[in-house]
Amino acid sequence: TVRPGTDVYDPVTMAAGTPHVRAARVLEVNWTGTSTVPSRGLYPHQWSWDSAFIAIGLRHVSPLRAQTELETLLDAQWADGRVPHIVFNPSVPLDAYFPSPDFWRSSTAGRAAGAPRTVQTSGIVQPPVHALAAWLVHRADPGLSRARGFLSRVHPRLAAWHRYLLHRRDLGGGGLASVVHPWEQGMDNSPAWDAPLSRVTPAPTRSFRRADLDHGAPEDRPTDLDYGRYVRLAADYRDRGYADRPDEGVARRAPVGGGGGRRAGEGVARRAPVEGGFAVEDPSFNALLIASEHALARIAHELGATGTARHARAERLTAALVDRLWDPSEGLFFCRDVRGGALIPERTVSGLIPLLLPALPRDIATALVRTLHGPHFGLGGATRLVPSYDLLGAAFDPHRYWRGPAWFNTGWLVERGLRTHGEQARADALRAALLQTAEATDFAEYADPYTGEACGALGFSWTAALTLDLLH
Ligand code: 9WN
Repeated sequence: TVRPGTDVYDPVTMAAGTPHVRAARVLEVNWTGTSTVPSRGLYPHQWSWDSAFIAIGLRHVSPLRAQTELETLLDAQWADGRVPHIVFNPSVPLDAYFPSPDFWRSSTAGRAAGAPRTVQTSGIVQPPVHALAAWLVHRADPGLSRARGFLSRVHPRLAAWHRYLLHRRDLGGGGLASVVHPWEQGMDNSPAWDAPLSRVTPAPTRSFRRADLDHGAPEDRPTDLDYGRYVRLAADYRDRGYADRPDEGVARRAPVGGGGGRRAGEGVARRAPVEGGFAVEDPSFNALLIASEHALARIAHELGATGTARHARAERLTAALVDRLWDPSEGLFFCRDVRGGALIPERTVSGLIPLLLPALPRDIATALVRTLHGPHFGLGGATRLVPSYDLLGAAFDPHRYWRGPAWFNTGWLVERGLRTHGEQARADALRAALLQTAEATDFAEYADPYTGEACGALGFSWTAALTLDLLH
C-alpha cells in the first residue's frame, strides 16, 4: 500500500488494483491533509479549478474530504470576492513552482483588494466550477453536509465569488466575465490567446526561472516566449494592486506592514489602465459560470430561499453567451478579444463546453454535436478523445499542452454535455475512451488525441477524480 503523504508517484505500486482503487490511491497520495495537489512534482500547491474537479470525484470516496477541499480553497478568498487560482502551501520550498508567493506578493500587493493575511495566494482566478462542485458534493451525502452546515457556510462565499466575476470582471460591458490572463481561463497556451498575447511585451527570459521544466518535457509545455508574456501580464496586474477597473485604482506599492482591512476602492492613488493588456470573454469560463449559477440557485433553494432570481440570471447569461460568442456559420462558440473587439478565429475545445448547459437552444446544441464529430475535432472518426484544439488548425500540435492534446476535465465536461442533450450513445463512447485512456496512462495530465499516449505529469489528480466520477 501507499502511505498517505508519500511525495513521489510510484508507478509499480500504483498499477495494482481495480480502476476505482487506483484512482482513489492517486487522490490519497496527492492529499495534503486539507486539500489535494494537482500533482506532487509539477504542481505542489492547491489550484482553484483543479480542486473543484477533484471534489467532484472525491465525493465518491470521502464526502468529508471533498467538502474540506472546497472549504480550504474558499478560506483563501479575497475580500473583493475573488477566489485565487493558487493557494500556496507554506511548507513547500519557494523554488518548487514558479511563479511563487514572492512573485505574487498577495498579502502586500493585494491588500487593497482584500487578500488574506494568513495565507499566500496568487492574485488571478480560474474558472468558477466551485458552486457546481459544492452542489454535487452536497448531494453525495446530504446528511453529513447538513450536519456540518456545509452549504450554509459555502453559500455566501460562492455568492461573493460570482458577484466579483459578474461585476468587477464584466470588462466588455455585455454581461459576460472576462479573463485578464491566460492562466485564468485554465488553458494556458491555447492558440486562441496568440493574437491578444502578441500585443504584450514579454518579460526577459533571464528575469525568471521556469520550475515547470524540472518536471515536464519542454516540447510538452508552453514556450519561453509564452512564459515571458505570462510573467509580464501577471506582474503588471500585481503592480496595479490587482485592480480590475479604473475606479478601483490603488497605490502602486502597498506599504509593507500596518494598515490592514482596506477593501477594493479605498485609498485610491492610481487608476488602473483599461486599454492594452489582455481581456478575453471565453466560452468555457462563462459556461462554467452559468452552470455554477444554476447550482447556486439549487443551493439557495436547499437553504430555504427560492433561487428563482439566480436561475433567471443564468438564463440571461446564456443569452449573452449566445449573443456575444456564438458563430452560427461555424457551429461553434469563439473567444472575444475585448481589447480588439472581435471574435478570435481559432477553434478550441472551449467553444464546445457550453454544450454542458441544459437550457442551450436546441439548434445550437445540435450544431455543437455536429462540430464535435466533424473534421475539426474528429470525435468518433479521427479521434476517440476530444482534442483541445482544431485538428486541422495551423497551430495544432498533438503534444504541446493546450494546443492539441486531449485533457480529461474538458472531456468530462463534453461527456456531460452529450448526455444532457440526449446523445447517450456518443456519451457512452466518449466515457469508455476517457476511462480506458486514464487507466492506461496512469492518470496522465493529458494525452495525445490520436494515440492516447501519456503527456505531462502522471498521477494527476483531476484525471483520477473524474475517472472516479465516470465510474459511478
Ligand atoms: C498555471 C494545475 C494547473 C491547471 C491549468 C493548467 C496548468 C499552471 C501551469 O496547471 O496551469 O496555472 O503552471 O502550467 O494549464 O489548467 O489548473 O493543474
